[in-house]
Amino acid sequence: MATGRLVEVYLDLLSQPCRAVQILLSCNRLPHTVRTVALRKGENQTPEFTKLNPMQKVPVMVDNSFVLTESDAILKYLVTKYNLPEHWYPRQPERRARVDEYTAWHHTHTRPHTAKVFILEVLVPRLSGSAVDQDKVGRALSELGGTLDRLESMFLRRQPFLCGDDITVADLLAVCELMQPLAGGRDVLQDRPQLQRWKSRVQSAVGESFDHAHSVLYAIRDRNKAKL
Ligand SMILES: N[C@@H](CCC(=O)N[C@@H](CS)C(=O)NCC(=O)O)C(=O)O
Repeated sequence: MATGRLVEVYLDLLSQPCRAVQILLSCNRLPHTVRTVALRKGENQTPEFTKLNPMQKVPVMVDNSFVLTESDAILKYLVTKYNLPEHWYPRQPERRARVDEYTAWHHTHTRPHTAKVFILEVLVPRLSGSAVDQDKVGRALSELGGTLDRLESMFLRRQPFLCGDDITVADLLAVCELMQPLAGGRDVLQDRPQLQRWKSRVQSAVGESFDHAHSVLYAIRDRNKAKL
C-alpha cells in the first residue's frame, strides 16, 4: 500500500455512484477519509469543490495529489492501485473486458433508466411541491423494464454475477443504482426473482458495508413511508 496521506473521497451517500465507491472502500477495509458533500445544501457548488471537480459532481477521489472523478474510473483505479482482490476488476483481458462492457452500458441504461424513476417519484415532487406525474412514471418504468430484462437475459445469463462467477465493480455500480427508487418506496426488483437472488449475492459478498452505505436511503424511505 502506498504511504503518505489516506485516500480521500468526496461523497454524498444519497448518490448511487458514491455508494458504490464507499462499499468498495469499506468492504476491502482500505483506509480512507470521507469528506461529505451535501448535494441538497449545494455543497458541490462551492468554489473549493468546483476547483476539485469543475463538473460539480460527486464522487471525487484524491489520492495524494491525484484527483479523479467518475465512479467507474475511481473504482477501477482503487482496485488497481491498492491491489484489491483481483476479482473486483480482473487482470485477464477477456474477463476485464466483460467488466468494461457492463460499465460502459451501465451509464446509458441502468443508471439513466433507474435514476429517472427516482427523479420523478422523489426529487421532482420534493423540489416542486407538485404531485407525482403517474404517466411519466409509467413510461419510465416501462423503459427501465427493458433494461432489467437485459440485465437478466444478457448479463446474468448462466452466471451468478453480472460479469462472471465473482463480484466485480460492475455489480456495485448496478446494485447501488437499482436501490435508488426505494427512497420513494419503490422496489424495482419486486417481481424479478433472478435479480433479487443476484442482489442477495452482492449483499452477502460485501457484508455490512451494504446497509451502512444505504443507511441514508433507508432513512428517506422510512420517512416517506411514515408520511403516507
Ligand atoms: N458519471 C458520474 C455521475 C456523477 C453524478 O451524476 N453525480 C451526481 C449525484 S448521483 C451529482 O453529483 N449531482 C450533482 C449535480 O449535478 O449538481 C459518475 O458515475 O461518477
